[in-house]
Formats: sequence, C-alpha cells, structure tokens
Amino acid sequence: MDVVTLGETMIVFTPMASPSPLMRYSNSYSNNFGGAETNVAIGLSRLGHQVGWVSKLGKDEFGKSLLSSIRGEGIDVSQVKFDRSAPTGIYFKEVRNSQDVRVQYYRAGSAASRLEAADINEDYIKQAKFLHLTGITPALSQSCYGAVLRAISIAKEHGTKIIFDPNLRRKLWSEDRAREVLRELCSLADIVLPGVDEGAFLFHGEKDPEKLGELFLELGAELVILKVGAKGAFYFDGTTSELVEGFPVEQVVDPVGAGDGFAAGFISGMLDNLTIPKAVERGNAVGAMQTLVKGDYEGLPDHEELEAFVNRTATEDV
Ligand code: KDG
Repeated sequence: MDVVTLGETMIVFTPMASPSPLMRYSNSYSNNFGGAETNVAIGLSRLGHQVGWVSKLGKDEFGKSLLSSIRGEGIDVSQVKFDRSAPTGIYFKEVRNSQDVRVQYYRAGSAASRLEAADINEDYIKQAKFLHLTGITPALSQSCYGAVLRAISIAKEHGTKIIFDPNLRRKLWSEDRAREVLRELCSLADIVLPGVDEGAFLFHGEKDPEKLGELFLELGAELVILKVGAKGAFYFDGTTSELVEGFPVEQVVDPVGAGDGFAAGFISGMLDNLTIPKAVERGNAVGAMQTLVKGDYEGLPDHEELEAFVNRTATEDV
C-alpha cells in the first residue's frame, strides 16, 4: 500500500441551477459524495497509486452507495466498517461564486463520527509508505480524535511518514479547540500542507509565507508546503524555501477539493520520487484541475489528463 488515509466521506447535495443555485430557492438537488480524505485517495488512485481508506458508514442506502463508489475508484475499502445504529453523514453545498461556497452539514452523530482508536488496525497502517490525515477528523468527535492519535502512534513506531493537512473547518469546532489540536497534529507530522489562511489562524494572524514556514518547521515537521492559492505553493525543508508557481485557470467552477487535489498531486510526486519542487508543481497542477469541474473530486486527473493540462495540449478523444 502506498498511502492509507482515514476520515469521513458524506453524500453531497448541490442545488440544481434551476430555478436558482441558492439553497433557499432551490427545489431540486443533484447528489454525489465528498470527503477530504477520499478526495485525496481518489486523486492518488487515478494517478496509479495503491490507496486504502479507513472509515465508518451507516448501514443505509447512502452508506452502501458510498462504499461501492469509492471501491469503484480503485481504493481498498477493507477497513471500512458499517454501523447499524448511526447514519451516513450528508452535507449540502451551495457554490455562490468561486470565492463564496457555503456548506450545511448534517453529520453530528454520523457513523464516521463514531470511529475510535480500536478501529485502527496496526498491520494496515504499518505497511503503508504514507499516512494521510486531515484536521477534519479530530473535529468530528473525541473518539475520532483518539483514532487519529492511535494511527499517528502506529505510524511513528513503524516509520510510516505522516502527512497532515490542517483543513480547518470552523463549523465543526470552537476556534480555541481547533487551534490547540491542529497545532498538536502539525507537531506530530513529518510533512504538513497548510494554506496561508490556516497559518494565519494558527499563528496569531501571521500571513508572511517565510515566517509561517519557519513557524511550522519549529513545530516539528521536516517539510512544510504552504499553499498560497492560485499563486502556487512555497516549500520549506529547513535549508531551502521556494515558491513553486501555480497554474492559472480561466474560470474556477468549484473551488471545493482544490487543496485535496494539491495533496494528491504532491503525494503522488513524492511516491514517484520527484524532487520536492516537481512534486509541489504536480500538486499545483492537480489542485488547479480540480477547480475546473463541479464536484469535490470529479476534476481529479489521470496521468494522461494531467500531462495534457501541464503541456496545454488536448487529450486524445476516444
Ligand atoms: O476539502 C473538501 C472537503 O471539505 C469536502 O469534500 C467535504 O470533507 C468534507 C468536509 O468535511 O467539509
């Protein structure tokens, strides 16, 4: 296994454009699914890597549909359990414009929020090269926080590299608790992937990339990749710091999942033994591609699509 990830995936409802894209007026919705960790897993799988997902789903129609969709993306779901007494989480997503996306969660008490340390299988984590975690999971419940800490301690014991994306979701917890836990998890990770706004949240409003890079390194990571939106991402490894420029896109259709696309591209680059700047460049490209399509993961490319995007050529139309 190249990467194991762990967290909640939900059914996503999005207003159909007619009669209005706003939820308060919409009377029809399309549905698909989304979750930061499976977005990353799907991105990696499409780029040819072996990925496993650890989670819980309600034993309901949504849970069954999610399991088969994610399995259908080539992800190992052997560590996904069904919970008969809790539902699969759902959320509603309203994309007002590329900068204004509103989400309404119905996930409190979901099956995934019942994930606990005892659900984490040591043998499964230890055979992976990377453990990917986000700051969404510990926000779901105390037991999820425990599951994340258990996965980290197994990874540390067996030399599995920990990649942590803070993925701050203010609706899920208080600011103080979020700051405390996200800083703790950044300090336990080998590689951290914050956005500049998350850096400002964690470090008293600091927005200077160079300073943020130092602050994250001081917390304990060996490599910090600081995302600065469409401009690209900086990397800091303790000796070098550099901005790797992003890929401009004509029109962002849906920004949700761009950070997960970045993570998938970057981790894929690391797995393919690219240099750090080249891995960051792949992250930038995959993140940009994800914004071109409606949905949390639908824009994530395979290798052929990625190459065509980077080289500004067309894919073969078969
Ligand atoms: O990063 C995108 C995710 O935020 C989205 O897919 C849904 O996991 C999700 C969440 O918790 O908001």
